[in-house]
Amino acid sequence: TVLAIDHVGIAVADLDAAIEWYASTFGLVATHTETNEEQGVREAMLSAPGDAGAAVQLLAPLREDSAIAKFLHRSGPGIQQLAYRVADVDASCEALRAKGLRLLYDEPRRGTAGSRINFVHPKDAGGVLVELVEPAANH
Ligand code: MC0
Repeated sequence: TVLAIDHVGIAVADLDAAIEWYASTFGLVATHTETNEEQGVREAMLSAPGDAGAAVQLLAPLREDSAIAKFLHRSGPGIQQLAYRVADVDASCEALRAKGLRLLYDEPRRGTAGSRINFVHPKDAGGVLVELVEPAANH
């Protein structure tokens, strides 16, 4: 069961330039930045001041062979993923596998701020790369 929309992920070429652009254009504030070597990204979570709702996640590639570099080459900058917050990512993955959807990883991997994440293949989710996020606080 999905608890909330956690974030919308946007692929960008230059993280610092994008953080500045979102601040000066829309007034969104970066609340967290992080490098995730395994995922090949530098990322930032942005929110409207005072809003605890869904975040905008900016994703910039660390390496040419990363998922974000490939996305940028194919599609250019833009929305790369939609992330749903779940209470138990293992149970959510099992439920989706039982419905015939392909999960990208056999076991959840580490996401933002120590969360546990997995992804539904975009071809099994209406053309959308869906991320499932179990926040770290649950563990
Ligand atoms: C590829 N496709 C997409 C897509 N990426 N469709 C929608 N949204 C996307 N982001 C489409 C392609 O256009 C293609 O369609 C088909 O999927 C298969 O493409 P492929 O060439 O076989 O696959 P790749 O090599 O492009 O890989 C796609 C895949 C990859 C989703 C498997 O990006 C991946 O492993 N993603 C999961 C990890 C990730 O995204 N990490 C970065 C965020 P056609 O019709 O041409 O066949 S890290 C993160 O998010 C963490 C930090 C967090 O939030 O906690």
